[in-house]
Amino acid sequence: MISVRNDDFENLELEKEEDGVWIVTLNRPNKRNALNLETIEELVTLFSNAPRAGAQAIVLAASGDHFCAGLDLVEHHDEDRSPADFMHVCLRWHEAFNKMEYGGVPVIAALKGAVVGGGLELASAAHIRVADETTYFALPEGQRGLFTGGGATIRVTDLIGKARMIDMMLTGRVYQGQEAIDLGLAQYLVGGSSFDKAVELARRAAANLPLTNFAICSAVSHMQNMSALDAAYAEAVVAGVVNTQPDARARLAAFADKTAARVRPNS
Ligand code: 1HE
Repeated sequence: MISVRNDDFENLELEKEEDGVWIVTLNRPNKRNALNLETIEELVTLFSNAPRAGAQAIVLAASGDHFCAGLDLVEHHDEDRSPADFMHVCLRWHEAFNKMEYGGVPVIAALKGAVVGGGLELASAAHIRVADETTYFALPEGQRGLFTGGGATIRVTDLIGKARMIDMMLTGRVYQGQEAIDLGLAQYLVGGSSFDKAVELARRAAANLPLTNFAICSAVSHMQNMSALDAAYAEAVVAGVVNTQPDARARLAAFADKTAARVRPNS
């Protein structure tokens, strides 16, 4: 098993719970968790290793009042990057966020405060987003003289559609509360702590079989990139492997002998 050590990281905190739930916390609160290159490299390391290091589900949380302020604008200003330099920076962002989305381990983002620019790009690579009453979403790139570089053109448009994403970038429009949920920017809005809800959801996901979660949190995203014909073929292959896994037999037996919980409407 590959181990991911806490002391590998300057800008992330990692806590491993007994049930395989990992809590990963963005830890630059003084900079509103802005994503400098070092943080991106730490996310690459963490999300590359987590699937084979025993993570069953990951809560992506943040210290301080804000989830993430996006690209570290001060670093970007100081570095005075060339087009090629910044292209390579963006490729590292894509590496980190693709490892998250395609890695096969459920990632649940616990959002609060600003989820803006690259912070929204990061959040949109998670499989589940939980917002609280302080959470707000924006793409201030337009106002900063910038453009998205961490996958928003793909993932944010997937969540809310092209017209809304373009409006957010052109006008700086901010979404929050129930409207943000209705649009699909997050799936849960809680009155209390988004972190507590995210942990609850992570524990529930971690109780699934790992191979099943791998398929849910990898195959679905891959299949979106395929033609319908190829996706149907890939789905059959994945289902062939997942739905015959030996570990599933006990769950199927429990259904057959009527000891397994039935699916019921919410009370
Ligand atoms: C930062 C950053 C940052 C804060 N880079 N240092 N993202 C943005 O355009 C959002 C920029 N940030 C903000 O609008 C605000 O900072 C917040 C709404 C997130 C928080 O406001 P507030 O009043 O709590 O904090 P603050 O006073 O603005 O900032 C506190 C410190 O965090 C301050 O540093 P200090 O050393 O002067 O104390 C800020 O400089 C620092 N800080 N945000 C660097 N983003 C791959 S392309 C992606 C393109 C983008 O992401 S563009 C969108 C960038």
